[in-house]
Amino acid sequence: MSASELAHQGIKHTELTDFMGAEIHGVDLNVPISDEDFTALRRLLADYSLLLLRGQDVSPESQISFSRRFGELEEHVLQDFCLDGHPEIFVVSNIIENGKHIGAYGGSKEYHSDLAYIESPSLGSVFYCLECTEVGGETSFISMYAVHDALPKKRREWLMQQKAVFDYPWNHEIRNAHRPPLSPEQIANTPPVMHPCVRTHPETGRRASFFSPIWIRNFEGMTEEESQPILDELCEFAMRPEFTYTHKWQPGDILIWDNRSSMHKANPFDEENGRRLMHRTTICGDRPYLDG
Ligand SMILES: O=C(O)CCC(=O)C(=O)O
Ligand SMILES: [Fe+2]
Repeated sequence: MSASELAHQGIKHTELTDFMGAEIHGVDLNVPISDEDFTALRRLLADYSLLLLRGQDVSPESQISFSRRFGELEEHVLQDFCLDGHPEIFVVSNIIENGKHIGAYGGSKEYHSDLAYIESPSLGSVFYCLECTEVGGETSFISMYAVHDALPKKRREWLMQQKAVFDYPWNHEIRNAHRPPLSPEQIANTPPVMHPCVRTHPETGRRASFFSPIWIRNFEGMTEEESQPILDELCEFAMRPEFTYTHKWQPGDILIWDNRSSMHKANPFDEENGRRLMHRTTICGDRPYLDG
């Protein structure tokens, strides 16, 4: 059954762009969703990579129980930034309370797919906006289905043969020097992992590019020096406007993104004077693979 046939079972949607994203209408996440509607929602996510629900007012409990319908939830390696009493909610915020940052701050300004640096990266994330600024602080997305389809044939075929080393501690050291250093335990929990650079989406069967400007240290069998210029070229291609959607937030917006077929990044805002507060739940995923 196609996504739009399923959608007629009760979930209404409109497309955000012609290559990714669908806005879902008439769903209140505080009200339990039927299995049928949830199946439709899940299929829309797999097809469109990004779902938008506006005007939501959800408690941490509702966000967690809705997110759990997609699968088990992750508890982030940076435990300091999880919501008190709700380790499944990762707080993304610039807000300081009692002299302490309440959430992850100043990061994620480069494209990535969440938890791509672990063996079984996240399936998707549910991101709820509680506070945002009038200007800046948008989140931008890239459709990695669209990137895969549009890459020059030679590069696409080359990439399908590649695996890459994703290395979280290496990246933390070079890019997140503003955050506390990782503890020996956090380092031990995130050893480098190897993933295919093109992956088959397990629900749609479509192929999507799988690389990111952060965390990839090198391609298999290549040095960092050989790998980084190719990665730069790939990322420059992926960041073309024709694959990119930028979401301007309003409080009450929820975006659900599929980490298996998209990348995202935060855009800058006035972190000194503005307040931005987001709650993320992160759904566990499977090991990336490429078939065929
Ligand atoms: O703050 C944002 O807009 C995105 C943050 C992010 O990358 C994440 O929470 O996964
Ligand atoms: Fe992210």
